[in-house]
Amino acid sequence: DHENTEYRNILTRAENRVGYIALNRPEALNALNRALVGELVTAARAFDDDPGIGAIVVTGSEKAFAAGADIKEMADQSYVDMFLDDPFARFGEFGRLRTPVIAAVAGYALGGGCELAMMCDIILAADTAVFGQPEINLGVIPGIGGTQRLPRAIGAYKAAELVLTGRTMAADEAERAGLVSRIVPAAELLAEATRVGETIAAKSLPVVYAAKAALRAAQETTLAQGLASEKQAFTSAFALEDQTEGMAAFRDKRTPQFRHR
Ligand code: CO8
Repeated sequence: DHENTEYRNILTRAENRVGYIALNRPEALNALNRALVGELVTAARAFDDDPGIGAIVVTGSEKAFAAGADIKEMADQSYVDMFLDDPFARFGEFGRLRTPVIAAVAGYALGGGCELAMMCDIILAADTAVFGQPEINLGVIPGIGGTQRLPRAIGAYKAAELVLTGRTMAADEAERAGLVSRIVPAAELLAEATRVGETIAAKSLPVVYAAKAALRAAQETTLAQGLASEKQAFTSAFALEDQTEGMAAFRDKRTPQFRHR
């Protein structure tokens, strides 16, 4: 059931093939300290390793998805501390998950919180969500992907304005800019994330993995490489029983019963 009482900074559970991770450091608006990041990545990997899980939902609280990396933990670090420790190295593993991850964002998603949301595949935002990369106000810059993923998501000029001024944007602006998949009323955020997660988790798991990998290639490689990997993955789907079943079900006008899910 993936409930694990040893976690101190997150809550986990699984239901209907969807794994849930709720960041749970309310006293610090879910600031991402090392302990929280370690637990988050460990829990996400445990879901990813379980073929009974077809989607992962990451949420915060009503007030904050995550208000950034933990400033108090970083304040006294030197260059050599950061260089040797690489405190967020484990986020690399988060980026390599095969299972689709849905960020359900209410309240603040700032700095590392915005970067964490951008490491997810789908971002559902409550109408209360606030996004931004305010690191410049602290005398640093984004360090876990903000300067790279934000321009890809919302364009070079809007990203530059946010990163250089540190201003935040509300959910409606984030949606217009293309940073969020969809806005939902705050009270329905988790229910909607559950619907999206369960919808994905009902598909063929190997095909979902392939679709996620191809979408990732769009963000991380050239168009030529992305098109080549898409073609390879598309062709490979024809080796699966789930392709046979999916297309047979369409012909027979019935719901497909995917075997690998
Ligand atoms: N780190 C640590 N503690 C935090 C953080 C944070 N990022 N954000 C909030 N808190 C704490 C506050 O200090 C406060 O604690 P206390 O009650 O002990 O004083 C508690 O959470 C509640 O916060 P506030 O009282 O400030 O709540 P408000 O509603 O007044 O304000 C804000 C909410 C606007 C979100 C405000 O808390 C804020 O500005 N937070 C900081 C936002 C920010 O600058 N984020 C970027 C952080 S830097 C970063 O993410 C870099 C990532 C890359 C690192 C790469 C390393 C390799």
